[in-house]
Amino acid sequence: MLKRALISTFKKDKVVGIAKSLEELGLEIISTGGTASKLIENGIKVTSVEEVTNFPEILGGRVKTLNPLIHGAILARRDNKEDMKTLESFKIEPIDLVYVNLYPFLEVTQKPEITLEEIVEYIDIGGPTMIRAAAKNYKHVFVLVDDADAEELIKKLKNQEEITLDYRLYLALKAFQLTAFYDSCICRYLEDVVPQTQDVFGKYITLPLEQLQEMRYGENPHQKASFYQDPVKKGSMTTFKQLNGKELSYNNLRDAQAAWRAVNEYEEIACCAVKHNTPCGIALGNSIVESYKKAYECDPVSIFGGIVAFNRKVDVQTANLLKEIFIEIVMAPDFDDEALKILQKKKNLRILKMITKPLDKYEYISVDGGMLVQEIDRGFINDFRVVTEAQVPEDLKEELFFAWRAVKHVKSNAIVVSKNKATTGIGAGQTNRIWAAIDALERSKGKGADVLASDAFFPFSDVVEKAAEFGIKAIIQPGGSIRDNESIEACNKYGIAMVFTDMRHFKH
Ligand code: 93A
Repeated sequence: MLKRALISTFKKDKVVGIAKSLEELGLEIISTGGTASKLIENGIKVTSVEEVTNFPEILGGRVKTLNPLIHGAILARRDNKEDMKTLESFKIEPIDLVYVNLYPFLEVTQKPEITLEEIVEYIDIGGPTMIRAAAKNYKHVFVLVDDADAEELIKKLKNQEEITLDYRLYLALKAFQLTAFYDSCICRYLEDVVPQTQDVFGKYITLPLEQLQEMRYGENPHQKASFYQDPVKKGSMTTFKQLNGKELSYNNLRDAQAAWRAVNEYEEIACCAVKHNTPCGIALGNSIVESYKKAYECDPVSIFGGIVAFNRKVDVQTANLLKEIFIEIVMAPDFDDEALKILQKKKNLRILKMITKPLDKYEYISVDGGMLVQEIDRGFINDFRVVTEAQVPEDLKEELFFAWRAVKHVKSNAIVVSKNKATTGIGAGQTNRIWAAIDALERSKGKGADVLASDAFFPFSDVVEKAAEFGIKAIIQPGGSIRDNESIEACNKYGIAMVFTDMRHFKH
């Protein structure tokens, strides 16, 4: 028989209905200040926590329920004689159900201009303590932290359904999930406030993740998938507005992330097309339409079904070209009204107006039983070392930087060939560097090949030999192989200028 329920809620929209039902089921309602007033106003008979504890709320509400007469009533094991004797000796009556929702810490962190002092007041202490106590004693106490669960339990009780231990344990799990999430939000917030912390590279990771959306499926239709976001800092892919098209898929989100990072690599007007999470065309232009045309030309086949990202507002001219081909997503910081209308005619085309540049500092990659965390590759060099007899022709210096920025976003082994600030051939994801080079160079046929960039060093001189066949004039690569000399000699033989960056950009 359930006798007493403790109710304490910050959010009070459902509390009256739930308390009424519990009262109808014969439970005595115990409640904290604001909650008690609301229930009394609505005709519910309430015993205040103060009456139970014979102690007032103190410190402006900081201490309301933190009292052994409350926590003894929640934590006592009903099947433990000692526990029950103790309750009797202190005249404590057991509490059988706890229904709580917490101070909205997360919500207040999102308010602009709110001070740390104000936010600290929203760290709920008493609420989580009651929730954790009830969850620990799940065999004897129902813990409700979700209105839907409260309603379901009430239905079960009304219908006198059998309530299994598994169900009680499920409620306890939800309670601990909530308090863990709540505390991890506090940590996440404090990481920004305490600048000298090592952020995620401390002993523990306290990354709160909240389900944003259940996805139709994962990478393939037989894989279930969900999209979670960091609710305190918001992940970079959640900071956009979808203006058109079907729901974003799992693959869409990953590819869009890759395209957005690549196109934001450049200050100049840039376009990047991505397919299967790796670029199939990157180009700069004097206009947005020019950047698109050049990126398209790199690989007019792969771009089909791909994602096209811009780092500037999309105009009508560009929209008219985009509408001619099938692409999954077009993303940009903005769209001209007329351009948007043109694109919106394609019902399925997902149009993303990007609100922020990529924000995240870290990326998380799961490995069996754990997770790897690293800083996102934001490394860049402002200078390079010429290692060959031939110097870099003046007109190709910027080209080398362009190609170097591009190759950073291509899956390893990665080779990018470029001319006129456009990739003309991309070799990606090969297990062997020479294959990546052959891919990139062969694809550049007919489009020109001035510069070659490699994400990591050349183990042999074969890439240089191949590059020479295609008339490459300058090469940019990290250097650092024990056989660097062989590549340098080959460059000298062909009059190719080669520069070392001393920084590599693996992307696996
Ligand atoms: O300030 S607290 O951390 N100290 C407490 O002892 C305590 N007990 C319950 N906050 C406490 N609560 C929280 O008060 C509950 O989690 C709930 O969110 C809120 C309800 O307060 P009221 O009924 O006065 O509106």
